[in-house]
Amino acid sequence: MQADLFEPSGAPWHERLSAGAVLLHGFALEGEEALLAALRTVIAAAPFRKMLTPGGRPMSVATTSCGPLGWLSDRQGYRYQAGDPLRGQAPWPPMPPVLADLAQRAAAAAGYPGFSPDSCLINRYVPGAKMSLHQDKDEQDFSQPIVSLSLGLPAIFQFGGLARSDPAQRYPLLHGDMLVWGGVDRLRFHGILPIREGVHPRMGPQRINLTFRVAG
Ligand code: MD3
Ligand code: FE
Repeated sequence: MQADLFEPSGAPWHERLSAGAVLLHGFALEGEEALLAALRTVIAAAPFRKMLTPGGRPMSVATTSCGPLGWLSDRQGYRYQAGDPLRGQAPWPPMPPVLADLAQRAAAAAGYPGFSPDSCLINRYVPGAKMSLHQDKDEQDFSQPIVSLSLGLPAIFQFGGLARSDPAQRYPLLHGDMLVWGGVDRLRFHGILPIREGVHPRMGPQRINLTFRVAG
């Protein structure tokens, strides 16, 4: 599909990347204010922190979570957990309905109706932060898709194959873009190249990415 030349932002339009992956350009721009307010509420309750990799090095992204299960990384490995270790194992903040609804609508638009996430992982990138090629395989059920929402500074994501050595395609992800991937693409290697210096008019000098998952 091609963007409408007379639609100021060129959004929204849907780009199929692969059999199971769809990039929904600008999907989150409508209702942006409500979603940013919800995001602020979550971050105020469960602040960003830098997790350690299993090897003991701090990740370049800072993370937090909302919903019944939060994602953790430490010397013991990667896992989902109901309690936040930074706050004495208190439950993660609830997933705001405006975010859960947005994820469900994006999944449906990409061909995955009935998506009901129990986890939302929130990654914050400052310029220079990156995420190396990896697979998302800490979830129980790979038949469930993952939905991501990009906010703030642009990123270039790498869309690889099922083997780490497979060539990766590169796509820009902009503020308000949503990406849905499932089916045959669920276990593809993927990553984010180092974020370039910049200041986003709405989000400041950072990129925030939310990934909605059925983890448990
Ligand atoms: C999955 N986050 O949290 S999401 C992660 O932008 C993660 O913070 C990245 O990878 C971020 O685990 C990327 C978007 C994405 C893009 C392409 C994929 C996820 C993908 C291709 C296959 C599988
Ligand atoms: Fe990932």
